[in-house]
Amino acid sequence: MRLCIQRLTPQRVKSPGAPLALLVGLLLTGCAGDKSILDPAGQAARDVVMIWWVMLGFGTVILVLVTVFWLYTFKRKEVTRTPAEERKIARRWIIGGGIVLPVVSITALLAFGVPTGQRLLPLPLSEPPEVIEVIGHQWWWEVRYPGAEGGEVVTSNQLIMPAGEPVDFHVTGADVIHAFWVPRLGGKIDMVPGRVNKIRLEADEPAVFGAQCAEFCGAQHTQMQLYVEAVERDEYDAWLAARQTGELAALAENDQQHESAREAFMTHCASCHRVAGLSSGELGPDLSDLGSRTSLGAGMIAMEEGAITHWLQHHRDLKPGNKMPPHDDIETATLASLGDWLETLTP
Ligand code: HEC
Ligand SMILES: [Cu+2]
Repeated sequence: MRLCIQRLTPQRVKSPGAPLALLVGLLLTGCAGDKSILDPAGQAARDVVMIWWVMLGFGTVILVLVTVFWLYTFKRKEVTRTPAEERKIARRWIIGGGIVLPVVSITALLAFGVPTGQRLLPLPLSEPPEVIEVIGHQWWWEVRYPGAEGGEVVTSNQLIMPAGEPVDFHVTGADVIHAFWVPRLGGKIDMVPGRVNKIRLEADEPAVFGAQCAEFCGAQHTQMQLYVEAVERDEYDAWLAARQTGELAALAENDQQHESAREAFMTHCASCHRVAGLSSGELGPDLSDLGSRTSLGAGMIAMEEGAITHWLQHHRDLKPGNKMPPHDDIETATLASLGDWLETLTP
């Protein structure tokens, strides 16, 4: 974007069309990307975007009509009417604009909207769909797979789902109201503490999608992003199998190298974080497969070598106000060893 603006220095703008082209270009950049509703990747999202286009078209027609009427009022000649004629015209406007127009437009919207809403409902299917539970916390995502063969699988800040089949998302909030929204897959749904809301979404094909908390939930609301990836069914099953508590615990047992890091973890971190086979804290994200994730802090920084240590040292500056205490009381070398060990947690 910065590039476009630089190119638009005054000497270079020759035709009056250039600013317009720039504006349209900038607007259209909003249409691409992994969080664009205009780039649907599932049937529910296609229905939603269809309604969006219809409403945009309808809104544009109304805007043009109103503008034409408005311009007309400047042009038309003064006419004198009797009070009876005035009343008749006023009545026409009230009936036409106040009753007929809304009835017609709302009926049209319902005709489009009801089937779309229906598609997002978790209605009974002959074969029960996969269920994934998503829990919103300030400011991270807990994701649970209750139906995994061999026992429930838990992860955080990433959501892996099977492609090409409907998936029911059961969502709730742990502290305040959040909202679950994967724009390319369909409508959003509130995550309300004490209540489980359900939405059915389907991804046509394997792909990576962005997701975002869509209900203001406090200071770091914008930094509450979720990595969503749809994969083939067998890849999904393998992904779940590798995250069984037993599997992960066996990996930890064979790891002599990081003994002291694990001890430091038990002292400083275990009360808030779960690492399968080691601890069961629930106040912070599950870290059992942290090394295999793409980002840290719910999309705050990319996962790369040394990123975990960086996060442990600077998380207060990176994500001000987040609910993890500062680790100033822990030696830098210990934090680094914790970072090195957590990086190896890749099932
Ligand atoms: C009081 C609870 C608490 C303690 C103690 C705690 N954390 Fe956290 N931790 C959190 C919370 C809450 C978050 C989520 C912050 C956010 O993204 O908003 C978090 C985030 C993290 C993350 C990023 C996880 C992700 O999914 O991106 C890592 C890594 C982490 N903590 C490691 C540690 C380590 C190592 C220790 C011990 C030195 C520790 N934490 C101690 C609560 C805690
Ligand atoms: Cu939010």
